[in-house]
Amino acid sequence: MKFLLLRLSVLAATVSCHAGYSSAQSTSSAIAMNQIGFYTSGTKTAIIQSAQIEKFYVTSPDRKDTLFSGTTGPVRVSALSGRKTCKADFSGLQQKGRFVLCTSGSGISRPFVIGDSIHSTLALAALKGFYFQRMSVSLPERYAGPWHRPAGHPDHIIYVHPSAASTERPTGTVISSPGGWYDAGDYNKYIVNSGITTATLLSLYEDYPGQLTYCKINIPESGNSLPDLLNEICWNLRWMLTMQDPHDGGVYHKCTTAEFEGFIRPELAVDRRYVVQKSTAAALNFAAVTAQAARVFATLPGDLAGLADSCREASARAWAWAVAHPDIIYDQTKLNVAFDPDINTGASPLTVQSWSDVQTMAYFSLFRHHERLTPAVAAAIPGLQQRFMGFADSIAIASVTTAYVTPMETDIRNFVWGSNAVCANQGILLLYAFRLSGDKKYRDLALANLDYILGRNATGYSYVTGFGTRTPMHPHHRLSETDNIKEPVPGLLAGGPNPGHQDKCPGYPNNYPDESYLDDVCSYASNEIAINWNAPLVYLAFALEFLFSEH
Ligand code: 9MR
Repeated sequence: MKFLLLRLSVLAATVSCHAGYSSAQSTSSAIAMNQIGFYTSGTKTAIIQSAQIEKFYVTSPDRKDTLFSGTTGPVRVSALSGRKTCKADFSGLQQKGRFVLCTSGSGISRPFVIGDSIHSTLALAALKGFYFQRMSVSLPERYAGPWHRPAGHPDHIIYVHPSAASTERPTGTVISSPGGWYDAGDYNKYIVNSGITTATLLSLYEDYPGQLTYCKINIPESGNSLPDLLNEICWNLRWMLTMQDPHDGGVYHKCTTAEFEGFIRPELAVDRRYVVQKSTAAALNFAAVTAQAARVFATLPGDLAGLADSCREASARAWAWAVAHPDIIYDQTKLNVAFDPDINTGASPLTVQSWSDVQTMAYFSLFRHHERLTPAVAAAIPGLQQRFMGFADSIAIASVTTAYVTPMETDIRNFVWGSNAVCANQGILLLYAFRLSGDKKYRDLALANLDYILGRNATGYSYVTGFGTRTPMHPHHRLSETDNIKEPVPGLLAGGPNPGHQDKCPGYPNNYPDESYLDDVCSYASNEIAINWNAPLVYLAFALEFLFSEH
């Protein structure tokens, strides 16, 4: 597989792979498509923002050779905005090369590529995005290129906040909690965001261990015995372990300043930092991630056996703490233990996984390890799978009639703060449906959501910094905003359209759910970046690369 030979050895590779396309003709903003390209054997869809059926042609960039022609499907009306679109499907073109799409009434697209390993550079850059978020260390130029920077936030002096005080660690006790990743555009660290992020990346390794072995992203650990994905995971996991109180096993919810720090360089941002309240959510989140990490690292050679042991022990202690303190969060399972009869109707509908609801990730884990389950738990799996496939099917059926023909558009509630992560997580969910059923329909729908993220959407943005022809240039990201470099740190996923407009920034185009995006640094509700949004992008891009390189 070509992909396995790829190395992200120079930073230039992260940002220049798709740059350099030029066209003498002006290009149309009415044609929305994945701005990176298409797999030779994959579905190929462009959406034309047009109120009428059009003819279309796929030609060489100089328009001398026509390789494919067709007529769009019928006009669709977006349930989200009322706008009209039609779909140009050129999946039948299975020739590698650079092309443009010419339409009878809506102009010409930018050049695009059909080929193999189309998303490999993107996948590697999205993973490298985590290196750029590393806290407490300097990022030397040889790894970070133009985005090199001194260390910030050493986090060796962290105060126990009154909300987290205990007998052994009273208010004001100083603890050390260095490392980990900056959560997002801000400079804090949150266990539940970190947890789903780390679990998603660990799941990628668990699902595709062989394929990831040789993927390198030019970080200080590259070249050791571990895949770089695991090297990056270790970086954060070691921080997570510091968030557990060794005296009782409880886990602090976050490591944070009292107020958000300003837009100042990380090494100059020196506000006092605290660990705050231990919570049941943090303890359970931590217990799940450290258990998963223990399982993964126990199978690996070298000095990771020690980390695996630490994780296993930390997991058991966090779990025990949560069992002893179950009432800090609402928990319906607990209600069923306390009262009879149990209520099992509609209490836990399946959802797309997110930082605030990780139940579906537990199902993924059970599906992945079904052969290791006790007979009692294994007996529940067929029913669980049936419900899960029903959920995936409902998404698949609703996708067909959407304006951009993506699963993302099937539910207006997907357009929340961090909507692009909903999109990527939904893609992951559909890939599990593919794994369970073998039906390629689900794989192709997952690809449609990656197409959405990379340009096949109502705004025409490819939402990953540095990847595409129209990308976020002003993310709400302190590291990018304070470094005096025009291009933002590459490989980072912007939050995406969010009609909530909680930032109250002037300049949102309108209130439509799928158009409420603003490429402005003030727009933290639509244009921030976050580790728990990048992780599902990393999973989706790598997994699709692996799946499409199998054929
Ligand atoms: O991703 C979070 C989103 O779902 C919430 O609506 C939002 C407001 O509470 O917070 C988001 O998470 C932010 C975190 O709390 C602080 N760091 C930045 C995160 C992304 O905006």
